[in-house]
Amino acid sequence: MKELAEILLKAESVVAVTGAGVSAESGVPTFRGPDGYWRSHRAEELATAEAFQRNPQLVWEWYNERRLAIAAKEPNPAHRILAGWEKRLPGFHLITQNVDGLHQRAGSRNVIALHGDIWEMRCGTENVTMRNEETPLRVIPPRCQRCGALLRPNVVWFGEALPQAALHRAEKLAETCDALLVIGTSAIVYPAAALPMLAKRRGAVVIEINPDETPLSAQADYRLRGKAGEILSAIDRAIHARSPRCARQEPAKVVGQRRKT
Ligand code: BJW
Repeated sequence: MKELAEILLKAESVVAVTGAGVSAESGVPTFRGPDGYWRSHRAEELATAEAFQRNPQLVWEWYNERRLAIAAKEPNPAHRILAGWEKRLPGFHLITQNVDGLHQRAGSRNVIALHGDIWEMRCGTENVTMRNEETPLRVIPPRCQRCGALLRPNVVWFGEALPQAALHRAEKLAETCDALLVIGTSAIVYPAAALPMLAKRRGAVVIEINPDETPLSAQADYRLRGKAGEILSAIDRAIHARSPRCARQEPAKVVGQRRKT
């Protein structure tokens, strides 16, 4: 932990990429874990544009249930520590695949959301996105108040492009960071799964935090086996012990040969 604290404090830019495992300790199910969504639901029936076209009622019922469940959950220590690092480490950036909004509720302000936001809806006809936090939804499927068209959750389904600006920013950050933490993701869904390898190819230290092995594990420089809340708390304690007042040192003058682009 001391060694990791040192790496994070010396880095000019630290990036954290999070997945469903970060919200698991809040009680939000993951996708592929023992109680994960894809154990009881078929992804093709719920998380594709074709599924939505076929049966918007079914898809919206699933999202309505998830919204209800998430609304009753609270951010956990992992969310809160990452929100704290945004304030303490000037070069810290958070990229998430999660759509639950718990990072934002914990206080993270600059979240790069790769897979959208379950609290937003989109009108396909007008291409307008709107915030909607109604739980439970009064009408399923919801319709656009302006044009009457079906609204869809503003999330990224399989086979759909990720929001271009968010993906571009995430890739740039991965390519230019000094350390990249990969927390609570099975690291199998692309293009998010490619970010750690982008970082590694450019010389960054890659740190995986996950109770289980993933396809990334063999490539990671540090593999910390355990729950995100516990491991991040330990790293956070080491950071505070190392640099109690500011938790930030002057960046090292030269970090390898790699430089920002
Ligand atoms: C803990 C813990 C604790 C538990 N602490 N940890 C290249 C190669 C192969 C395939 C592809 C490829 N490029 C694209 C594809 C296809 C596809 C893909 O990747 N498929 C793979 C499954 C093979 N990708 C896509 O389709 C993407 N689109 C795309 O690439 O478009 C290209 C395009 C370009 C231009 C035009 C058109 C198209 C889109 C992917 C969208 C993913 N969507 C979902 C649903 C989001 C909405 C919603 O939530 O409803 O995103 S699927 C689901 O998976 C969700 C997640 O964000 C994502 C990742 O899951 P995550 O977060 O990793 O969760 P789990 O459950 O998998 O893992 C949890 C982990 O936590 C586990 O490891 C546990 O051990 C751990 N854990 N407790 C720490 N306490």
